[in-house]
Amino acid sequence: EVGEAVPAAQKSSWASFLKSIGSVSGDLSSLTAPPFILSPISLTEFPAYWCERPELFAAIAEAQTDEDRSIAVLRWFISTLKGQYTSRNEKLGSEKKPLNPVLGELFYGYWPDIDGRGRTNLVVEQVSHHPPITAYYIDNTSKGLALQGHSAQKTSFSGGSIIVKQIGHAILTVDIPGGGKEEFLITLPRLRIDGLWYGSPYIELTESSYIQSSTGWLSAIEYKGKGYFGGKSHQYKAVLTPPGSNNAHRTFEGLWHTTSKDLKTGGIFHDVQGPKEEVTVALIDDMDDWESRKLWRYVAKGIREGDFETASREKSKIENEQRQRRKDELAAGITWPLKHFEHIESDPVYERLGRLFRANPSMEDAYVYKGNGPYDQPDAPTA
Ligand code: CLR
Repeated sequence: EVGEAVPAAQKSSWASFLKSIGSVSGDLSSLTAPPFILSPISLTEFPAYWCERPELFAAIAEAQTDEDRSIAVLRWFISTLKGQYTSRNEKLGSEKKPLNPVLGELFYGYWPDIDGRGRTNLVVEQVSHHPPITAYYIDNTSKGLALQGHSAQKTSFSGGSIIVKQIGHAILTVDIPGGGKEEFLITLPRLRIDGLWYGSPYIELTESSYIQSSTGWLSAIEYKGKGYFGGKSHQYKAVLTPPGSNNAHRTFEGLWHTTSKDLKTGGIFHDVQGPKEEVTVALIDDMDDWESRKLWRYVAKGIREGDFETASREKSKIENEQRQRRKDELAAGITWPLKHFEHIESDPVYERLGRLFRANPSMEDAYVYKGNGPYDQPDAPTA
């Protein structure tokens, strides 16, 4: 029967939601979903998943060789996957439909400097509403690390699952000992959202993603889930190849949501079973009106407390205000200015590094950080 995990009163609405997914392809963000599946968290908060183990991010700066730096980047990347793709199941019971950010929505946060790891700052801006695109910038200046990226999704429906192709990429820039910079192009895995029929969606990663270093080292990461013939969820295998070679130099294998092994040494490669560290944000009263948690506070409260009437009334207020803004802009012949990012049609780093591992790298756009976040001000806290 449909919707084992769906409250009785919402079963028919869940069934029609599933039907509508089948017919709407591309962008699911504006589909109306039944209340039980709504999350009170906006997609602008998601880039924080990149840094919930700030010590692993900082450790990239300690590597002394190109090879070790690529390994440190891979370890940090694999260690973010549990947060990125399974944390809503742990926190909210299942994967849920996040709040669809408005154009110009902001999310600021940081991880404090503890034990010499340096302070890590996060700046996020919703740079497009339709289609939804989120740009982010994360840096740890004391370690010479900066991650710039953007995230969008193209969804389709296949065999009862939602398939999510991630659009966008991230570039990690590392100041290397002795001068100079190393760059890493990070591409993103494909998602399959299963468990829809029962009303308890969860994510499985599929296909491959890559981390290409400007030094030539490449990590190719392959994802596999539970198969029809058994096998475990959330498996991955990463193969590291040296510059100019296709021969596996190092191989790492295991479950990205728990632990994996370094097949050369037999030792543990990554372990995310211990606690992670959520991003620190300002108090809501001290936030700018465009900051996500302030903007959505009454909607989020309604969802959390099961008061969906309030939630949908407050959501409509925000959406109507946005519609009016767009009309006014159109009439005045202006467009909404981005605050922290500049859009470029083609990312030269993406194309240069893409050429190292792809025969025909496509062109990709990017959002370049302007360096004007709240933490870049002269009086910003440094600890
Ligand atoms: C956003 C970028 C993050 C990783 C990530 C994790 C979960 C994804 C999310 C991204 C995009 C939006 C997403 C979500 C899971 C479900 C949700 C695909 C890729 C869709 C829009 C909601 C589907 C609705 C059902 C769950 C009911 O780094």
